[in-house]
Amino acid sequence: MSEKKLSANEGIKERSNYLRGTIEEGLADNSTGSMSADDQQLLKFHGTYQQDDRDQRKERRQRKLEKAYSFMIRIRVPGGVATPAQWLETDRLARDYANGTIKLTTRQAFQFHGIIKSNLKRTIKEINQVAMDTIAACGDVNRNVMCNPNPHQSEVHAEVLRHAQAISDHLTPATRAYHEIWLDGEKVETSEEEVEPIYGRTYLPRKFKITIAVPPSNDVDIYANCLSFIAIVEDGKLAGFNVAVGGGMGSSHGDEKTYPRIADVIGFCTPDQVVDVAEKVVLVQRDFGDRTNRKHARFKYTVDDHGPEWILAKLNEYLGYELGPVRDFKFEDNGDRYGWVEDANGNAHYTLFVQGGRVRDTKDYPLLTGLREIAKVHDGDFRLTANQNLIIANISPEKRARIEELMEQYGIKDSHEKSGLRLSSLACVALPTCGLSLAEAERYLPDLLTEIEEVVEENGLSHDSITIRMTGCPNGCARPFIAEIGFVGRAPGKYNVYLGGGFAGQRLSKLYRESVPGGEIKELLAPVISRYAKEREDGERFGDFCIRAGIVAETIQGGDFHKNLKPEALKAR
Ligand code: SRM
Ligand code: SF4
Repeated sequence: MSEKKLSANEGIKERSNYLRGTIEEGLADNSTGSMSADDQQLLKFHGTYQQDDRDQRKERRQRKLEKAYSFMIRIRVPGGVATPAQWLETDRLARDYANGTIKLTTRQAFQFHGIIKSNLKRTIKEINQVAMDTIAACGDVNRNVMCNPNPHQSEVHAEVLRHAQAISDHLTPATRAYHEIWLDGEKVETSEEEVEPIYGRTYLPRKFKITIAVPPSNDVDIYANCLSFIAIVEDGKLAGFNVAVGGGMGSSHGDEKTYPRIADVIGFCTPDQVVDVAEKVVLVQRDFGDRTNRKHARFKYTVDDHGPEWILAKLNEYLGYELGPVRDFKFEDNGDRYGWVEDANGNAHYTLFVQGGRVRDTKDYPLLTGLREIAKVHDGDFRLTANQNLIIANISPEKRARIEELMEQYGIKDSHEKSGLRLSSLACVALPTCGLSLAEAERYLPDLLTEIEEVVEENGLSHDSITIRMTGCPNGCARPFIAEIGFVGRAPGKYNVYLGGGFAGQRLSKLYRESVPGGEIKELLAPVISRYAKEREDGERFGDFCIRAGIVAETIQGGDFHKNLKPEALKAR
């Protein structure tokens, strides 16, 4: 491997002087709305992506104008917890500098879209003024650490959140570049060792993702992450965590060397070891990940290339002690629990459904304004879920009546009175901002769901949860390959349809039909849904049924994701 040429990004990182590149010069250049190609790569580490409005591409080309460039900013929110003050500022920035919407992402973060270059620095600076940041929200580093968003559920949940925040802090890049560029921090000369003690000069081969779950809820989708910790609770106390490695979703159509992969559970660590284990797994990936081919650089391929046993042995060597044997655990689902719950302290928590994670005002549903008004009186906090939803959390008994009034006034109260299918849906951003999308997702799934809802209703399944996820391309940002029904953009208006994922996110799906026009999806799924309604066994989930009934073959692990396809799957090619 060492003789192969390193990927171009390795050179960009190497030359960047710890992520500085020429970003400051690029920001000062007002002759264009874009940044240089190398700086675009470096900007990701600072939490921002250059994009352009793809809806405007054709017209601007005809008018010989440069593309309608703007920037997406991702705000890190470890464990998904934001205060009302942070919510209000996020809301203000979305309206002042972005496109007037807040996107709640599938990794418990906030995103802004449509920020023009001249507003980029002030937006990032103002984000930092409310104790939030964007560093390492993207890039070849550890990203936002996810965690079960219900710390009120028990002392253990609160403790687990503290571990997620500790991991996040420990793995945040140490370079001063972020402070210098965005926060006008003083420029200081430091020696190499001081700059990035964990990552080193070229950071990781690729992005790295960590999450912590508290069974029986897998609402953070541990099987899709590079590294996960599964809380093990014994006698009401946190005994420690099972450690899972090597999950991931990203793949490319037509390239069978790329595939989604389910994480392997390899051992157990105690609570005081968790940060150390996270660091050492990151170091194993830093040292053994493939830096020559970015399509093969994620940790899941390192795990597959060497085998989970080798990874465990190497990890034990780096740790200087051994992980314990895996302990028993069981996940029941990977969805959110909607509506009201009260905790032992008398505080109340309301989980609201946010379609596609997009918080915006429409004529019929002024969600952005409603949440702003709630944030003004709220004395608890907001919790972002990994299913793109929002919990108005820790509402004190004194504030509850007023918040309920506001929820009524802005139509939020009924947010979860929807079909089980819709409440179990996720869609990635896709068009018009995502430069990689091949088809619509967030803008299309709501209408497609309306069509499929007719079928579930006819079959008496309106209240049944079936996980259903759509992405505009096979990068898998809404984790479609572990959904019971997955749609993955293949070309404008066309989707690959996958079936058979596990209801708890524990099993990959299988291609059922390739390149299906959106208008034919309802017709394609109707007979499968109808058979499920008639033939399912007691408590049997849709994904399990699809396998038992032979509709698709079971996918055991990433390596057989592309295998055992039925001939019909490729019919529409
Ligand atoms: Fe993602 C790239 C949006 C979660 C796998 N993802 C992108 C980019 C930045 C496109 C780009 O590189 O130009 C998208 C920006 C779209 C836009 O306009 O905002 C994008 N990803 C998202 C979000 C916003 C989807 C959403 O609707 O919520 C999620 C932000 C998460 C966050 O807050 O950090 C998001 N992305 C995910 C997930 C889900 C997860 O992490 O649990 C995955 C699958 C898990 C995984 O990593 O394997 C995911 N995104 C990717 C990939 C494929 C990586 C790979 O292994 O091949 C790319 C492309 C890449 O990295 O080259 C990508
Ligand atoms: Fe873009 Fe593809 Fe991710 Fe959707 S899955 S946001 S289309 S990269």
